[in-house]
Amino acid sequence: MPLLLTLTAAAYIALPLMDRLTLRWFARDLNMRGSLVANALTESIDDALQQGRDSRIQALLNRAVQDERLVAIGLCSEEGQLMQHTTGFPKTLECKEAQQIAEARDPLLHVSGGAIQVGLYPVDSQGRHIGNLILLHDLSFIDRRSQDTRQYLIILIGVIGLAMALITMIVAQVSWHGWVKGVRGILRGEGLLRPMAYEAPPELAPLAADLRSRLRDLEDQYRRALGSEEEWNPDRLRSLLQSQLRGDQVIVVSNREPYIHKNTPNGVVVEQPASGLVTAVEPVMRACSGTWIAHGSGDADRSVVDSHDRVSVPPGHAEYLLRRIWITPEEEKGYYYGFANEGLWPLCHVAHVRPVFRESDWKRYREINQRFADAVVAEARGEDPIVLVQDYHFALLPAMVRAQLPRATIITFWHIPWPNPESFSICPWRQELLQGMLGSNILGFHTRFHCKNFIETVDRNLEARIEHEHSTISYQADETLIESYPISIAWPSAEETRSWLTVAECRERVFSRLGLTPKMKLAIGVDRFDYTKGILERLHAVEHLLDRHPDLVGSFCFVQIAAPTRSSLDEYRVFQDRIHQVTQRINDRFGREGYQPVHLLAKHHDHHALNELYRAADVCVVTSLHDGMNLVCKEFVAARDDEQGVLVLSRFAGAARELGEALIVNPYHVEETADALYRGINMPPAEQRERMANLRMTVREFNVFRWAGRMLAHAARLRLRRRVEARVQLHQAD
Ligand code: ADQ
Repeated sequence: MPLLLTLTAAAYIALPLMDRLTLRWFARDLNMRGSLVANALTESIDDALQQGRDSRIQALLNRAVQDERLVAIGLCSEEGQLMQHTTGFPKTLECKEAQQIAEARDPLLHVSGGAIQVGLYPVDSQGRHIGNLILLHDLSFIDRRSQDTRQYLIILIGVIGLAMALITMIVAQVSWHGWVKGVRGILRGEGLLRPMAYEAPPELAPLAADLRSRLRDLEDQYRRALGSEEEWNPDRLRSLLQSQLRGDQVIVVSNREPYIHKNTPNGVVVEQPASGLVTAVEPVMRACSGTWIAHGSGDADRSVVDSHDRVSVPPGHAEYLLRRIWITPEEEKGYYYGFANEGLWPLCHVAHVRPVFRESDWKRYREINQRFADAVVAEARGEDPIVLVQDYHFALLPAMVRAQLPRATIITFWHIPWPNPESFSICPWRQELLQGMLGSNILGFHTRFHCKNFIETVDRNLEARIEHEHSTISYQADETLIESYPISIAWPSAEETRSWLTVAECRERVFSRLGLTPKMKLAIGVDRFDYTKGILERLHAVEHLLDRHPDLVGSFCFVQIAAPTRSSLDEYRVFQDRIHQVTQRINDRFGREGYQPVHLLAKHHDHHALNELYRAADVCVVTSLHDGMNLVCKEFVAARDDEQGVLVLSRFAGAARELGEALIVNPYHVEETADALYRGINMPPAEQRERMANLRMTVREFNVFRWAGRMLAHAARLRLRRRVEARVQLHQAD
């Protein structure tokens, strides 16, 4: 349509120009013809005049006027008298007037039938001027021609317009058909879950990626809605290890050890660290009786190990082996505090803290990765153990182990988020890190979103082949499966829950310990004292809540449990000081005799104490600015067998993808978080029950055994495929 309009507008501008141009051409043509006629007549007229034969002149003029374009001819004397003329000569036209018209720029005379061109040609005889010939040419044919041209042009524009519309329609039809076919293919799952039967247009690629991740989320949601087919528990994990993995050796590598031996005035005590990773991996190790390799960080650790630096754990149960690796304080400074926690941790968390990369830290990181890799090789009983590598402290280790044990099955799980490729690109050693990680057979993240970010990062930084359909990356000779395995907790057994105090008892104990009155509403936060956990934002929300609802002053209390962590780093010290200051400010503003609105307990609590607190609370607040998963929210849900209590959960925690029945908030939005807190403390018990029952169903089914079980089942499949391939090759060789 716009094209048609443009063509029409152009025609309307061009037509008058064309008319003027053709008029000029014809006028010039007529002038020449006039000159020829006049020249031909001059001599004869001269003769006739000399002989006084007027009739001869008349005959001459009549013959000449037979030319189709000539309307009339008149002969004027030198004095301007019309001496002779043919019949068509206008009666009103006098010689003088004709002369004036002929000398004008447009020598035209407009009469009723159209325009007439007036031409004046001198008649000379023997060098003497004896008169003028007036030639009147008919120009009406020009108008006719111009009208014809106009018509043809309009028809031509119409035809071009129609042709173009037709072509556009055909092209649109074809591409729409292709597009619809592509989208249908994607919706059927082609190219997402299996290869596409039809080549989808390239512009669908981003849509396909989004749909792919959405479909998988829906698949998970659907499975959750259906309820569990078969629950994952330690027995099922054990039977998977025994049947599908045929009792193959499992080796775990992590920085943090599951048990720390410490010297105290009362002798050596054993502590379990506050760590999501330990919470998740410990039940798996208990189920498979493998070897866990970790940094021996306790001051009494050396005193309890054997000559191979091994100790059986858990203390008193001896279910698996803990192999300790020794790291000097200098090495720990570079590898752990430096590269891992000042570099990779802020790099992977979008929490607006600048990563720091130092060459010396990187060197230490490489050395320690190599030391752990050598320990894996030393602990391996055969050539193909299953190695479970934990977290960002060991990005280089998978390729290092692969170099020494090419047949090992290496599963790396990244417990923290994976950032987008732009954020990751600031790391000076990004290629080395990616190459190291791609030494794994399976690389796991908590969410599909992190997987997608990782695949895009590899795509930007390495020459690797990416198969989106199967979520695999082939780099050099190795293929790595990139999969999401949402981590979780071990669902408490019936035996364990029977040992718990009732909710009322827990509430009573916690309230009396903190000096709270029984009717008070209690909100809690439980975290490592880390800037990614959104503790500051949470305090701001509490302050805003008390500002907005003065009736809550005296009847609402917030307890923050914060396990000290990485306190030797400046960033952490400054952050922790700030939290203390803000807590103080809120307490100064709203506290009074016998009432302290915020309790900040910056110390490690054992599992039992945390469980008591979870059961005592009305609301649990998790406001991470960015979190791989977050296990605290799952622990809270698991603790609430009374189906009461409200979970306020950050949308930036991986857990938000599973726990939709929580009150989901943007922790950066103070008012929104405060509103959710208010809603939480005032939520009717029936609504709490409905939400909590659903949350419990999810956490119960999507427990840590499922997390480990799915990873190990995928590993078993890979190993089986490799064995079959090896057998086929052997057959062929025979
Ligand atoms: P973390 O950052 O440590 O874990 P999270 O998943 O919340 O975060 O786990 C913390 C664990 O420490 C929980 O088991 C909690 O009970 C315990 N804890 C917290 N405060 C404590 C305290 N004061 N005393 C004792 N124990 C305390 C990392 C990633 C997460 C991911 C986990 C598991 O950052 O995103 O969920 O690994 O993959």
